[in-house]
Amino acid sequence: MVSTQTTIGDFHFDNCLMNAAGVFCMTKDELAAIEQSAAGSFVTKTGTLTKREGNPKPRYADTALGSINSMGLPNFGYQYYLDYVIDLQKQDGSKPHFLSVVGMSPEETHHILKAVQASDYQGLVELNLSCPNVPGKPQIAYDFETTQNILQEVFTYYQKPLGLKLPPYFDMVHFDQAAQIFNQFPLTFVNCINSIGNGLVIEDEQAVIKPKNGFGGIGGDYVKPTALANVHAFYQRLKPSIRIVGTGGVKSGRDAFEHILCGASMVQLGTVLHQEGPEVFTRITAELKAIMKIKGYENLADFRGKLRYIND
Ligand code: RRO
Repeated sequence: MVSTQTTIGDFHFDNCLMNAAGVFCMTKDELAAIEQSAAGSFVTKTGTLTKREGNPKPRYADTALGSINSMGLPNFGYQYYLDYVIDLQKQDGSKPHFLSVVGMSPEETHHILKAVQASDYQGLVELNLSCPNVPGKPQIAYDFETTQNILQEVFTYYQKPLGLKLPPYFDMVHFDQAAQIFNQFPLTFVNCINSIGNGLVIEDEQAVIKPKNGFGGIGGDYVKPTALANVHAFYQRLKPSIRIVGTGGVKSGRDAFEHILCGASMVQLGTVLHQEGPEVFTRITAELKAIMKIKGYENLADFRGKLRYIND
């Protein structure tokens, strides 16, 4: 029997596929649709200390090869999402979940995480260190000193399972430096990658989204090689207790297979979920299982991280 079940920390998931934060996860209705789909879990839209409207529209566009967005962190505030995952947790047969959060300053991030620590929530938290779209706020994880300082402080009070949503890195030295920081902490997972920040898509003579003169995060086909490289770079460098969640450019079972081959324990769907809706989990799960069957793999552990290189 071919199975796509997986684990992250102490959490068991019946399927390794789930949504990527930002897609189909803004409202309780959208989250409920993912909960009822073939997905193994859901992650919420990143929640901030207080509700945010986000950037002016149009702020998302599908393109032939993927998507561009500059949503600007619209959300109902972390408490909305925390209340919902606590509600679900009380129900029999509930899947384990990921609550995505970040503050607009380190102080706000600590405020939110202290509240989650003090709450009844027993699931996973994904700290988003990589939002590319808030004007005037750089992506936190590109600033290694700030990242180190935030994590140092977080782990003085936070004892629940925590992971990080990372931006793509593009240099071997940056993989080394980032991994050296993450390995100092009892992280449960890292999620590679957020959108590739600050791309520009043009139609005729005009940018396709309004915020930031058209600059926005790129997802879809464009980003798969970068995502795979980041998944594999961190799989090679992080201690085994830090699991890897693979996100970026997955629109088929083959794409999910490649993320797992690079070391992913869980695989997230972003642009394709936006384009096809929650039924996509059924299709991609079936495609992934068909590939595993042909190759004689019964579970993810049979091929996770086993990417082959061309040797002399
Ligand atoms: O809301 C957004 O603009 C957004 C976020 Br928080 C993120 O982490 N990644 C992204 O592509 N967009």
